[in-house]
Amino acid sequence: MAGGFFDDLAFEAGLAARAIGDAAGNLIEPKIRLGVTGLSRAGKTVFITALVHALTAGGRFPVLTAMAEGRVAGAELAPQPDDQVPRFAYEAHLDAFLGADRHWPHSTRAIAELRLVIDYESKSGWRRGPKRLTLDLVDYPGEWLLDLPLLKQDYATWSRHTLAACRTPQRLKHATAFLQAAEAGAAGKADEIEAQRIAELFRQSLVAMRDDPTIIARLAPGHFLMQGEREGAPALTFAPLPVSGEIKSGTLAAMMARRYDAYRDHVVKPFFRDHFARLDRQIVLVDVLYALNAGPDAVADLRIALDDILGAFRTGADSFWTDWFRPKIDRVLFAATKADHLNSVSHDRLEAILRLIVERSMRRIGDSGARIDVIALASVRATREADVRDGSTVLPAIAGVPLKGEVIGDVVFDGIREAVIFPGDLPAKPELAIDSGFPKGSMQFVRFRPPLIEAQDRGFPLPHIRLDRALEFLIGDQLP
Ligand SMILES: Nc1nc2c(ncn2[C@@H]2O[C@H](COP(=O)(O)OP(=O)(O)OP(=O)(O)O)[C@@H](O)[C@H]2O)c(=O)[nH]1
Ligand SMILES: [Mg+2]
Repeated sequence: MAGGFFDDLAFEAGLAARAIGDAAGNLIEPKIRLGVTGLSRAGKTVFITALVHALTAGGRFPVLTAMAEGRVAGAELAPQPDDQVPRFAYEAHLDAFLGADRHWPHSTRAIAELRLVIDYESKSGWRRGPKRLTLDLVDYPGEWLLDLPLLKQDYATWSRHTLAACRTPQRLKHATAFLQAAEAGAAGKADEIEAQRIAELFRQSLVAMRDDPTIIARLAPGHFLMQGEREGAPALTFAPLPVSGEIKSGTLAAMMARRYDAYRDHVVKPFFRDHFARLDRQIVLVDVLYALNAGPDAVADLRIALDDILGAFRTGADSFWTDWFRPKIDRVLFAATKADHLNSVSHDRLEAILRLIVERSMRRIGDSGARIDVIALASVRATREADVRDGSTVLPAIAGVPLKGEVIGDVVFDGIREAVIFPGDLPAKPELAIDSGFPKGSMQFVRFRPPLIEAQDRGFPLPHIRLDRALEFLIGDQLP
């Protein structure tokens, strides 16, 4: 265990004060903090934009009971509670969909927050009458959850784990230059320029691993590829080194160890204290199709990646964490995103594959008492159903406008014309998708442009698949 961690009384006191403040606020007006996470490009920004638009625009949302029963009077954006967190740029993201050139919102890669107040009519017994629910949406990178184990590991232990992970066959080719520098530098003296050089080589290996489609599991530190305003700070300028025994003062390893501690104190702990520990509900978005497309190694790696990030949700049984903070998340939804890349005949299959991938983690989170569900959804549906005829058989396909430059065989799409595409069928048995029985290339995916939304349709939810079902699970009980 990391020495001195529990000496951090001010830190724990801050956590307790925050929890009491949150609870007091809840007595006055019910409030739900919904965390939206997932690895980069999983679909967090699109999900929140579509959700906020659906609730504020009103209109049809049949599976969200309160809306289907006509009890939601309206929803509007309100000033967010935390001054130090960037606001989720809802209007800019929505403009991306509705603007003349219809594009997807840009990558965000940091935390952002948005507050929505929902006015509704309660029909339940003593609560009957007009009510208000405050919904705080917190968009944060799933990569940050990988940092939780660091709080339990000292620098030498973390270095050992991370160097071993860099040497696995999938990753070694991306880490060669860094590993050489780390071996050579381990015994050296503390030196700023050398520390920067090795840290930069380490960061470059993490970038190369992130950009390799077969590697989905990420290595901590989760903030290294999303440094934002802290770029260049010593707390983000370190790397693992092969150290054995006592770390002597004045060495490069001692310098790195001090920075590792600073990272834990100034980056990791505040995130878990100020954001994660305050969440009530959580949706974890997963791009299952991306992994299926990249082949069986990627699917196996996706399972590891999710196990890693989901560790943060199953801290309940471990006394180390319960002494420190008790996550109060009582519902977790796993969602396979971008289901509009498949015909509806495959949506349940996609759900079944994700269920199998997260099965182990789900059981452990379930032990802590949280309700869990799995869904396949498209926050914004860019395609419609279509059939293609292959001789006498009719194949369940999709039609949409592929993004400019997307390719199938020798066809290069122009971003203007619609195409009908048969992406292939997901296997009926989800086990097949996870082992090598479902080889790379079994499916053909292209990315589509966002759908065209006519002016008269802007007062309704954007086209979607099962977004209302996701919301019913996440907040339906809070609109009784
Ligand atoms: N067809 C379709 N594509 C989607 C959907 N959601 C996300 N995408 C695609 O996935 C990409 C990433 O979505 P984002 O919402 O930006 O993902 P993110 O998780 O916020 O990504 P970062 O901000 O980079 O962490 C988008 O640019 C779209 O190409 C969806 O519902 N349907
Ligand atoms: Mg984003």
